[in-house]
Amino acid sequence: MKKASLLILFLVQVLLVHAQKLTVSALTTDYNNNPVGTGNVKPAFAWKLSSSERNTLQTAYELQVAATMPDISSGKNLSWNTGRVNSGQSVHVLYNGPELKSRQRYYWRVRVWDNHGNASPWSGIKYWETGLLNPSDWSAKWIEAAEITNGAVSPAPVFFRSFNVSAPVKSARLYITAHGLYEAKLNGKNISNHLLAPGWTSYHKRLQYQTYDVTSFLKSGGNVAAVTLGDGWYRGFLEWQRKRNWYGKEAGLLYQLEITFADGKKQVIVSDEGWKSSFDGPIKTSDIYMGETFDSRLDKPVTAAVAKNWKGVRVVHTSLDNLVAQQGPPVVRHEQFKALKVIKTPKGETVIDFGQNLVGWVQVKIKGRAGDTLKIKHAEVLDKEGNFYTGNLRTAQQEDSYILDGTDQFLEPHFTFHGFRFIKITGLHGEPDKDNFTAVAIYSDMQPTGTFTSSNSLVNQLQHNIQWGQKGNFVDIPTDCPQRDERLGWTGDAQVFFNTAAYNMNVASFFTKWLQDVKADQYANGRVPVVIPATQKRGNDGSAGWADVSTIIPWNFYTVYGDKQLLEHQYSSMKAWVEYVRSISKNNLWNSGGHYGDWLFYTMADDRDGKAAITDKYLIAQTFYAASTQNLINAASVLGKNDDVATYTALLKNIKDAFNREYVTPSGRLVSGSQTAYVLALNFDMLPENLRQQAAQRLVDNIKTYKNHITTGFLGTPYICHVLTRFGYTDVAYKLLLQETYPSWLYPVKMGATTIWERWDGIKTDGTFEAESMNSFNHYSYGAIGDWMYKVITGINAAEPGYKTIRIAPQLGGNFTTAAAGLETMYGKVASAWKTEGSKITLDITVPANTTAKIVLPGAASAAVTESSVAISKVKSVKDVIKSGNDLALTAGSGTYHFEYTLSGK
Ligand code: RAM
Repeated sequence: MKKASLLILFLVQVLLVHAQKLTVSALTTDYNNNPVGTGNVKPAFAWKLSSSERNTLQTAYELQVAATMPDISSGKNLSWNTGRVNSGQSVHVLYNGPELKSRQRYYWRVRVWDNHGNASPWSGIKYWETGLLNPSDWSAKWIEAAEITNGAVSPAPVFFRSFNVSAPVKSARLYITAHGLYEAKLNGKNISNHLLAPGWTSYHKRLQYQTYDVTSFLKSGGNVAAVTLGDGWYRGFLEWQRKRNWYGKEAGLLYQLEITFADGKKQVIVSDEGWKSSFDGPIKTSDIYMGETFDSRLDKPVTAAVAKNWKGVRVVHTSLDNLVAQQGPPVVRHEQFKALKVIKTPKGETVIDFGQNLVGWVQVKIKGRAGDTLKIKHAEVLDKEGNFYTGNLRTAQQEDSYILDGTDQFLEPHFTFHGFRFIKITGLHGEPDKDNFTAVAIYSDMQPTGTFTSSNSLVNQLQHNIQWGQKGNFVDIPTDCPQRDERLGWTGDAQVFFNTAAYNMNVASFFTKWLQDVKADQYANGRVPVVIPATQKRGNDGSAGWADVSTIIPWNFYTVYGDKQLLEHQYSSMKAWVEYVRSISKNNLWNSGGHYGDWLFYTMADDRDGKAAITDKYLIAQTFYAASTQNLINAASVLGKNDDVATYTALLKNIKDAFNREYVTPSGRLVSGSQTAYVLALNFDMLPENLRQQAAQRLVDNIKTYKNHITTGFLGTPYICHVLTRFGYTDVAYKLLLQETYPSWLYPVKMGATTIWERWDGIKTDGTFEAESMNSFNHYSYGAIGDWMYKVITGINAAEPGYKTIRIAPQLGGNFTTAAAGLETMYGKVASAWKTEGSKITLDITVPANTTAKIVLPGAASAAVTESSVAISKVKSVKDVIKSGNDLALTAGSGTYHFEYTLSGK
């Protein structure tokens, strides 16, 4: 009886939930699902609404926080309760409760009300857990191996300590970081799947520590903690001068294991004099560029008996003020690739092809002879003859060596990564079995957010290449390339690619972290380094289009995510940069300093006609001076800094006036006639309105003289198609996109590229390489076209920051018959897909709850438009239907829509 009534009760509840028209889910704290070890004292909450009704907007929310699961479930003993707040805000709701404590888990839930009078049930329960918020929370000391290396290449030191657990454990947390990279084990098991931790930051100013829940790794009785340290970015090779030890000479460990017992008592194990160290572990050398040497014969579990004769450690007294909680997503393993085929090259090399240029390493299953050395060298391409080619890696060796122990082994490196599609194998007896080799991609763990597909398979491959360019170069920091002796946080590349990156994946945490390093490494006078984290001072620090990263990414970030907190954090950095340029400018002209200009623009060997697309570097600088000032004004107005808005608006006028005096003839011709010159001048509104259309015409004429080829370098490329679209030349933009001969986006695709190349012609039509030493085949910058594909072909735009209002305005063209894109925004999924069959057009659009979309139906001005077979005028969630030129514009509430119409006059 009792059971039966319980069952009925349960069924009633299930039905109730199903009957719910409005629910709330996907709760995040600072963009993350249940983050552990956070450092933000004002975390930002977000959630997504789902509704079975169209046109749903949140009208109110209630958010509750408690310190325990029972309390939050019952809504009792709350530490913070907003009560019902009449507000549509469902993203970036800032915590405003009592001051957060260190090492505390906070549980939270939310419920919402909507404009149809629905109330949602309480959401599921989520949590966030703070890390160590104050330097005084640390009792650990920095330790280094007893033997000093003095910066020499050395084996990876292993640190050891045993301890006893004598009572039942309730929970345990490990707070850990390193000088170098760490791999931590408890009782022989890796405590996490994170790779290359603690990541790369401006170490002396900001060093991330990580927090791990290690409760399940402990056992009662004797326990063993072991940590191996790799050289990493801290003391390994960086840059191309064969230089190591950029941050310090010795690897170091900071370790704090806090165990809470069932009875509430605590035990803390910290790095201190009580540890032991050894250089006799299996990793003989490890380096990001060079690879790793691993002697499997030395790979033994670290036990008290093994460590008995190890040396002690040195305690170093370093300030802990630079410690910050992990901010970005961790680097983890992602896709795996089976070997496609084994190749014998003309030179007789044994090479395996994985079919995709990727970043990571190769996992090997092998049983070899004890003492044999298996060597795996990595390369992106084969040369013209089909031989293994490493010329473009410069001094980076990208080689992993394994000394085998004669047993069945599974091998992969620990503290390195390689950019490759091919591997060359030596040291094996007999031919390799390709099934024993698997390539693994590693990159920062960002959620995929965007998809783009179309009826054009070459463009689909381009999209694939853009996404792989992103994966390979988002390994903790945004890098220029992932293979040669560079792999640096080049700021120009990052700003050029940001918008595209933010369509493809959720890059919010990734860039929140990196932007803090931009700010930290900025010079006291506001000048911004061209590489972040900054390894050294460079003559070109402050280069236009590179240093402007300090205003471009924060502002674009705000557009995509609507995150005011980020803008607030970066504001002083943005302003300092603009002030720096102002301080070196003369008569409002930025005409000094070293600049990379329109890097890698189109040039040709025999240039008698002057066809090389050279753009005056100071003309470029002036446009970026204006762009940065505009971004600063935008940020100032969002943050309510009205004095700054006034000051910089006046400055911006002077900058533009100076531009027109210096670089523009009275009839509107620019001193540099290149595509980039016109693109930048138009994109950043440098010209008076009456000269803009003629400038766009000059740009189009220029493109024609190159027979519809793009000639822009890094700085012009992201904007060229946008400018063409803005001035009514989307057809020309499509021609550029679909161009298949060099220089163009599809030329590398036709040449078999699986990633974006650094140069338009990295490999020439005859199979030779354009350049020896600077010729990366995985450089995302030119992938910046992705932004235009999403924004214009499928038409997905943020009309209000963070996509609270969405503009969906697809522009058909280029012989595409279908194009479809999806984007997971902070509010939920936006989708736009179109199809043409003769003159019939169908458009499928998804607008997430709590947003509104402005939709433009192309060419529909005088068509009879239906939505799911209903005349559009009768659709309740659609309003303000108006003609806009040839198009039909309308406002739609949330929901999915299927529009159909036939173009007239076709
Ligand atoms: C190259 C980098 C990068 C570029 C700089 C100027 O070495 O690869 O892409 O931004 O130079």
